[in-house]
Amino acid sequence: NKKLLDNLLSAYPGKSMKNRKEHMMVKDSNKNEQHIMANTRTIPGIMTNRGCAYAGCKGVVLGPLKDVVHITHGPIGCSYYTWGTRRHKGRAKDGEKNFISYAFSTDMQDPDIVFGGEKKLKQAIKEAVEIFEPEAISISATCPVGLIGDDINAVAKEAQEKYGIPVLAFSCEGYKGVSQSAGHHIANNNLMEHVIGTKEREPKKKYPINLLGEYNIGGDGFEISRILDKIGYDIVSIMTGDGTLEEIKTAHTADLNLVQCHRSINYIAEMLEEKFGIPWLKVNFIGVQGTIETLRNMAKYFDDEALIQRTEEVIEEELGEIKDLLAKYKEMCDGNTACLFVGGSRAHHYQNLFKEIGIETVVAGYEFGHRDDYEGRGIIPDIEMTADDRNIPELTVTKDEKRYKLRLSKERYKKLQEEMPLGDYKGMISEMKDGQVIIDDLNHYETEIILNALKPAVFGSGIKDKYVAQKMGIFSKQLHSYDYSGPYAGFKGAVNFARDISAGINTPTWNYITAPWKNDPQIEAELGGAS
Ligand code: CFM
Ligand code: HCA
Repeated sequence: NKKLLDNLLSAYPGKSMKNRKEHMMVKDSNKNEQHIMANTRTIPGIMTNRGCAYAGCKGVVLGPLKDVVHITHGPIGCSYYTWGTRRHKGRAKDGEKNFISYAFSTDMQDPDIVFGGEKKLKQAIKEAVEIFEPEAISISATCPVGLIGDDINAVAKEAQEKYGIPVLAFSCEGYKGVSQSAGHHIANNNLMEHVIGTKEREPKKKYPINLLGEYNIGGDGFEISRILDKIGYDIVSIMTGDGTLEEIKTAHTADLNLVQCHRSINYIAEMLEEKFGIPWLKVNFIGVQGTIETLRNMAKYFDDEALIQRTEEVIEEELGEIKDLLAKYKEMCDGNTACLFVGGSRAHHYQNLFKEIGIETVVAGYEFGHRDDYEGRGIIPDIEMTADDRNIPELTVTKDEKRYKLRLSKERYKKLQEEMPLGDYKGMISEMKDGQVIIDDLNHYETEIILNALKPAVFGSGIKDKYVAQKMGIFSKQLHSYDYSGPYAGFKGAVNFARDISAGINTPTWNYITAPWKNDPQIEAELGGAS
């Protein structure tokens, strides 16, 4: 694999080679320390799979909130790009509003760029209020808004006073960061500053929790909520899959935060601990073992015999329902390999689920994860701030003297930390095996080299790289959108995943990738001297 990387790098000119080299490594646990470069600018001209800050803010974090009209201030393409393609599902409960099937945009045109777009934005808000009567409105800025200097904050403030509902402005111009990761941070800051803690809530039952960094892609959140409901948890809010702004206002009343996607939501998790004293637990509902471990950790955190017992009952019942099917699919997948490239969490989370059906992930990486997503949170003090990082305002919160509540004694917190990832995340690299390869911000050239050399049975990807692989005859499974399938989380999700992967690997289609007439000519003739 070292040779493979050397070969891959050899095609780059000197400076690019030096740059890309730092974003790759072969895992070697004999080395004292192994580091990887991440969250830096993609070299111009390179075909990356990354998105922009607007995509991370509006598309990822805000988009799934059902009761909010999300207005994109910008050209129509930006709004169109985030219209349903991510497959975050939302179902309105009694009395709830649900706008997620709509795309709201100011549809900026050339004259708006020249003369300013604020008027159009005000008009869009007016129409949204009159037609849809939403609980709240979000305004997300796209690149031109920042370039021409429209003041979306002033427009939002004025509208909020005029219409009496929260109007939140997000300065998430696409260029604000090196990837969508910047947009996550911008969204986190604003939700923390202006939404969380603005409404009180009486607990409905015991064990109030928030589920953070779960976006209900393909219905994952539906499956997770089903399991948590069955055990008896009180879900205060979900950030943000199938979520509402109304619920997020009360997030400070929970006693535990579950963090599924560390990358996109670690900011709020940390701030909720600082301000209100709510500890967070890194969870993973992808994979059967991950789900079981997560449920056991949660029960242990609440330290209640009845809850621990109920958790075991549910685990047993759920396992009983899936184990035969899972074993059947495992048999059909066993011994194969995968390459796995997704945004900032799933390239780690899905390795466990692949393993459970007998597939080893030999190369993996994030599009835009930070070094802590690879190396673990221990590396955070060593990460140098770049000028790009400084583009995003850092929000500092302090203890809310009235509402801060210590959920665990210091001693118990420490003790639990030895047993579970409480307030901690160890990152992807720690779980990979020696000899396996990690590549950050993989590009299309590198994809071709890697797939040609390793010929994995499956390539976990997004839409931009999926067909590079499939045209090479390699089954590619989108692990962003799940290719119209899902859910893949939890117990029942694992079976769906195993079924889809086994079908993809075992379909006879791959035998027909070479057109039949290339192997066995139908007619023979000469053209320009060649036969
Ligand atoms: Fe978190 Fe996500 Fe991901 Fe992400 Fe994304 Fe996504 Fe993703 Mo696409 S929040 S980091 S910015 S788990 S949209 S639901 S699939 S790249 S791996
Ligand atoms: C985004 C959203 C995305 C894109 C997926 C892809 C998603 O980054 O803007 O490239 O296939 O999950 O929908 O990550």
